[in-house]
Amino acid sequence: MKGAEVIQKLNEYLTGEELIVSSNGNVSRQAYNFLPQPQVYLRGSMGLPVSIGLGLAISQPKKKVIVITGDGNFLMGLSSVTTVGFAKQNNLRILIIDNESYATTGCQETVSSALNYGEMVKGMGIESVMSIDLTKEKEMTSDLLDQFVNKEELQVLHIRVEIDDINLENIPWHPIEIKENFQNR
Ligand SMILES: Cc1ncc(C[n+]2csc(CCOP(=O)(O)OP(=O)(O)O)c2C)c(N)n1
Repeated sequence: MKGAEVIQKLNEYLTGEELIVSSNGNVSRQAYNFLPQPQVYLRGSMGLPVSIGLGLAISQPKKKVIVITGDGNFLMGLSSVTTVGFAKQNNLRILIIDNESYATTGCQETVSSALNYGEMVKGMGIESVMSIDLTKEKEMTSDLLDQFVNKEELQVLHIRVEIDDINLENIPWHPIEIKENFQNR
């Protein structure tokens, strides 16, 4: 299974009320194309989805905030995950789409294959961590996404996927429009 398919599957569990922050590059383009709009689609600003998601979750405590991030982005902003573990914001969830590469810029390898995401994130204080390797398993169990979206606790879902072979167009909104559209939703 590929990252784009995971994002399309996630859509089946959303109500449309969730606030979604997606990491720059392919992940944001997929979120723009496959999830309810408007959301926070990061452009250029690599490494920031988790810290922006945390800020949003703190400022909007009644809303569910879902961060969707590539592994390259997650690892670049890793120090912000320590703050997430400390803050224990129950309305925040982080979905890591791990294709072991910087796929957007030409599939250079990340260090993901050497990491144990579950242990790493638990060590940072996030107790609820689920992991699935969709390069081995054909189907994602529906329970996993159901729990991820609906259980009221801080969660990380780490999904290993194959590299996408679809190339979506850039998001047609300027970053200022992205901000304004999100603020006015
Ligand atoms: C600071 C910085 N370095 C590099 C880039 C170029 N860049 C844009 S997207 C991307 C890859 C992101 O990788 P990942 O989060 O794993 O997502 P994927 O592309 O695999 O979907 C890179 C290196 C950037 N925008 N900012």
